[in-house]
Amino acid sequence: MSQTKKSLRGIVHASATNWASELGGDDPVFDLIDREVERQTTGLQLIASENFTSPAVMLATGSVLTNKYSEGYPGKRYYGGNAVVDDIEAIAIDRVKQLFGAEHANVQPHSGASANMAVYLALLNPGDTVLGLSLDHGGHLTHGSPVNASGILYNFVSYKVSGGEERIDMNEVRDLALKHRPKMIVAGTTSYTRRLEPEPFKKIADEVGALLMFDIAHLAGLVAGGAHPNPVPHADVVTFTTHKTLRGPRGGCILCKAEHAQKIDKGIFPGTQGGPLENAIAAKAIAFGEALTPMFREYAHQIVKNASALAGALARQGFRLVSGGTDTHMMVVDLTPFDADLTGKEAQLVLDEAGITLNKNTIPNDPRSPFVTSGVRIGTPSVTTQGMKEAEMEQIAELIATALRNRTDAAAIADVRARVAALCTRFPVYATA
Ligand code: DSN
Repeated sequence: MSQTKKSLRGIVHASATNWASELGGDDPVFDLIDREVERQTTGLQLIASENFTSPAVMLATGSVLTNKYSEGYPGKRYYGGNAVVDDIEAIAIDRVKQLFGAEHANVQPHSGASANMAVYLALLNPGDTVLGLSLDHGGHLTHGSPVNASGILYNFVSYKVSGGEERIDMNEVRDLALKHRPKMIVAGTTSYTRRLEPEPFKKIADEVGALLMFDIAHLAGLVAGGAHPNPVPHADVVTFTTHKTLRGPRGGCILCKAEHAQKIDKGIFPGTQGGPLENAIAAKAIAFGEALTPMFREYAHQIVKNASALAGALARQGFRLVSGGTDTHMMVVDLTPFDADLTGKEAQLVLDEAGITLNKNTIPNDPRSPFVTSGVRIGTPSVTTQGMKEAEMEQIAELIATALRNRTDAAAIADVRARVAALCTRFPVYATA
């Protein structure tokens, strides 16, 4: 008797009828997911940390691998039945090592925050001194914010961007390093728009005998595509998320020198995580494969070109770009010269109404609170995935400015909303059946 070979695609499309939540059934969660499809595809997605992932990545994320427990690492698991999972995780590790030229990779972190905490657990003792960029100057919660475990468990000292140029002042980093003699220096940002050069950080770390960790959560896709310097040859450890510029599934990853491999792996499991999400790891493997293609290199460079074009166009509309512009995929826009009464919070709400999604963001030394802010952060990874180029960035700047200039005029906002939808129709991100 011949049997049809079972496959993931076959299961999803044909055999979901013996479950309480039938595929295509009437569970309202699917209606809500469809509403989110509509929101994502008919509006402009300008959140710098988001992207559209490929259908292949989505398929792997939703696969049967979500059923499997695999605590441990390839060849050393605590459960049976992991031969396939071992092969998948090994592919993910090989590909990401190739992509960044790394000696060792751990692909199990559930997120960037998990990756960072595992590194600290692996390489620091509680109370150790660490240098990190202040959150309100573009750093991250896990770089020592007092409300985060990093700031609670370790003695983080913050460096800031300079008053005038609004760039990281390497002289200040060096002075702080010489004064505080940190065990580790963390370089990495979430709303800093300039290149993060690895060599100057490495020089300072070597001078004071500190470990160097780069958090390239935002920059990973640009680094992989050759559109930003690669810190991997210089840093002891590099952490990142896989869902931002890298365009993979939600998740994290750690790369390190071989000498730290064992400690880093222990820092993830059993140190801070239990069972890995092998569905996400398979999706990471697919995304790393996509990022190894020439098409992805082109994409990474276009993200930066688009960000530069959008920043220039916003400046012409009367906005001020923090640090004067961008070298990366994102910009922080000071709204004050455009309209002194307009807060980041209000801009975010108005633009949401107009179908333009972005987030409020503090500007350096912002007089307003992080819940209100004087700025917004804008990124180009998603619109670049849609195929938009410099000409569309000019249009986006005009749409943003028009909506904000007419923020109390419902008809004007509705008109911008319609023009946003028309633009997105010209650049469909997913084909639909
Ligand atoms: N939430 C991310 C961002 O938007 O930059 C950082 O974790």
